[in-house]
Amino acid sequence: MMPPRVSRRGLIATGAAGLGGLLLSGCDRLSRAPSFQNFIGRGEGLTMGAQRLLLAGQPLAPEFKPADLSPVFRANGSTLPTSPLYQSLMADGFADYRLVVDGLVGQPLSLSLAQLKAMPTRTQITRHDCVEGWSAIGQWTGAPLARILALARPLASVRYVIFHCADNLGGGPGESGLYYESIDLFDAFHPQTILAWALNGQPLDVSHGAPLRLRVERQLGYKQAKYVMRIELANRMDGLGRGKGGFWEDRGYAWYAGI
Ligand SMILES: Nc1nc2c(c(=O)[nH]1)N[C@H]1C(S)=C(S)[C@@H](COP(=O)(O)O)O[C@H]1N2
Ligand SMILES: [Mo]
Repeated sequence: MMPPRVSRRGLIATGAAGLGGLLLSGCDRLSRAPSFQNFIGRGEGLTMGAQRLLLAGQPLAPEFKPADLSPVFRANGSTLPTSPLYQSLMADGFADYRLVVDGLVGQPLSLSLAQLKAMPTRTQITRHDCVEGWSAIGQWTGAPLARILALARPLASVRYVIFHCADNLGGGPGESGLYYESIDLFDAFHPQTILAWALNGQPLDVSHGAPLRLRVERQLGYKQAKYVMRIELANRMDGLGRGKGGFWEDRGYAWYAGI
């Protein structure tokens, strides 16, 4: 089924006018109404409600059945961060772990694992595809990123959601080498985009990104940031790493890694 067509102008107007039945009543008709013109000037930046409406038409990645689960879900890239901070968090079973959410937000957050687990959860069985040529089907459980972002109240200027990770793959001279990733708001508010704390019904193990990793199911493996420590909301990506939006992007991979 095709998602409803929504023009950006119509969407902005809808966000400014309040949501409800406006989308169904047809943005084109709305855009011809005299009052519509008044909304355009103050409609800069999509409201969160408008983002959600837009995403209502976003296709889902395929989901699978328990019988489809891969017997072994391979671990790849970093499998054990070595930083003293991560090591001490790990030694405590991540009791002192906090997910920091900051940047262009109205309400910066610092969330414990217990708080994250107390949020509404989503469980999904999806296929992970690594550019290196292997795939695995796993069941992921976690908190929808949209819920966490809603708590942080993103400012209208936000364009990217950046994930800062605990592991260091080594950078060139003067570089941190810390793994990081970023996605846009379309993927950030997508219903299958979660911060997972469980794989196949078990607490996420260290090799798969404990205590918290991103699942952004319509993109390739390297976008699935493990060991997420901090989520930064931003409107630009230069100034971070080599400016391409991710550790592997900085080394030539595509930023949008759609499957
Ligand atoms: N922090 C961090 N996240 C990461 C990586 C990494 O090295 N560090 N590797 C990426 C790559 S290339 C893949 S394929 C997946 C592997 O996830 P898995 O270990 O759970 O299979 O994690 C991605 N996320
Ligand atoms: Mo990968």
